[in-house]
Amino acid sequence: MQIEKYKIENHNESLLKAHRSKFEYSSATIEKAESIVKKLTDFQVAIPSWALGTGGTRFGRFSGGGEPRNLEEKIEDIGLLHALNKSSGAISLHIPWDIPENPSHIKALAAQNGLQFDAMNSNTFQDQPNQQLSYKFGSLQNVNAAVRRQAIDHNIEVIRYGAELGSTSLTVWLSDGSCFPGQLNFREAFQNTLSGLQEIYKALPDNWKIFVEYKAFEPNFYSTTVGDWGQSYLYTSKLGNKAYTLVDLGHHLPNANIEQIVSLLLMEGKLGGFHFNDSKYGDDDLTAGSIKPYQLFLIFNELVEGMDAKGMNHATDLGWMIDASHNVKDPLEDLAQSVEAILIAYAQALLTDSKALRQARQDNDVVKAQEILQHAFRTDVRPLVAEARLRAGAALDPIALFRNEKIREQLIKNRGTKTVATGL
Ligand code: RM4
Ligand code: MN
Ligand code: MN
Repeated sequence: MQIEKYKIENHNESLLKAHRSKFEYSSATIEKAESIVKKLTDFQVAIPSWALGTGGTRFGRFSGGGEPRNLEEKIEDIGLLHALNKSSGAISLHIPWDIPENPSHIKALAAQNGLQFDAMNSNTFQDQPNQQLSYKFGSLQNVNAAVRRQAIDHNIEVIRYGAELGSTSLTVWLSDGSCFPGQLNFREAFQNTLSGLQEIYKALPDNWKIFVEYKAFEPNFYSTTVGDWGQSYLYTSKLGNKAYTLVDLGHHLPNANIEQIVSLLLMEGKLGGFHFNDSKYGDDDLTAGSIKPYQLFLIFNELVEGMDAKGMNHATDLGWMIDASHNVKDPLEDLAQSVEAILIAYAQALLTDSKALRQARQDNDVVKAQEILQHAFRTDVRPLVAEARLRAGAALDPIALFRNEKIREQLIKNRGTKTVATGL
């Protein structure tokens, strides 16, 4: 289904007066308001194809009804979200959950919905029906060369699908590792993984990047073969200049200083992309900004500062994607909340007074430095984010419109209550 333009316009009309007065106040009090609005309009966050259904845990999954039944319906859902916020103009596919059987049709459908194809994701962490060899003891790290071959071939196949759709990057997340001491030779696991990645790297088209995503634990609980940013950096620096590290916010040990990791990876030109989500304990995949919004802001602060230092384009030089999926919310409402939280953190980072911050650091004025950051974090930038949406033709309040138009109810009517989208 699609949401008609006039419905968005009527919705905006009803909220316009209140919005105008808030925006006027913001423009009068925030020096860079205009340039921030412009940057917000350009900033797009890709949506993963596996986040349109309710996520499960190992204990169960509670489908919400109206979940997309195939790739076409997933594209439709992201198209809807993008129509509501004009900030979700890309989709990231997971193979084999979402094989584009007819690439030109899928490409056309995405274009109709204003969507581009973001990074392709391979999957060697599950066994598929009819798969010859099992990944139970790992994929690229496996002691059996035939299993490694199968995993390499799968990744090359994913690149091929992506090339047909116009994607330009491959994200490799491996669940490889071990559950018990003694199970693996760490060095051999690393070497096997590296040579597998090298073969995959060779299959990348010229304009492609490969993102090596790390994760501290789960499903392996003793060691993980790409377990942290240092290990990912080792792989990517050995691979070459098309290889980058991908940071998923939920993939660190508790209390890790992610903003520092981001800053150093950027400094080394090895930060490739982001998976946004939030967590309290582990890879919880909760809505971005729902648990630790200050951390999200501090990360954006390093991103903006580090990208500016290198003259990078905020919107296009890194891959921005949500990677969240959980048990309880309507997935589309949840994604709308995540995108909003990301844009808020980005806008706050943009208004940080970097010159004053540099001076405070120079003076070792710790109090001042904290004041500067917290001033930015405590500034209400929601009117700027809403204004960017308004100018782009999106809804002033996407969730309110989604609810008023009873979009989920319509999706349930069209698709049924018992549909289950492919994914986790
Ligand atoms: C992993 C990791 C990957 C994602 C899968 C579904 O924990 O975050 O990026 O593709 O989950
Ligand atoms: Mn991820
Ligand atoms: Mn994850």
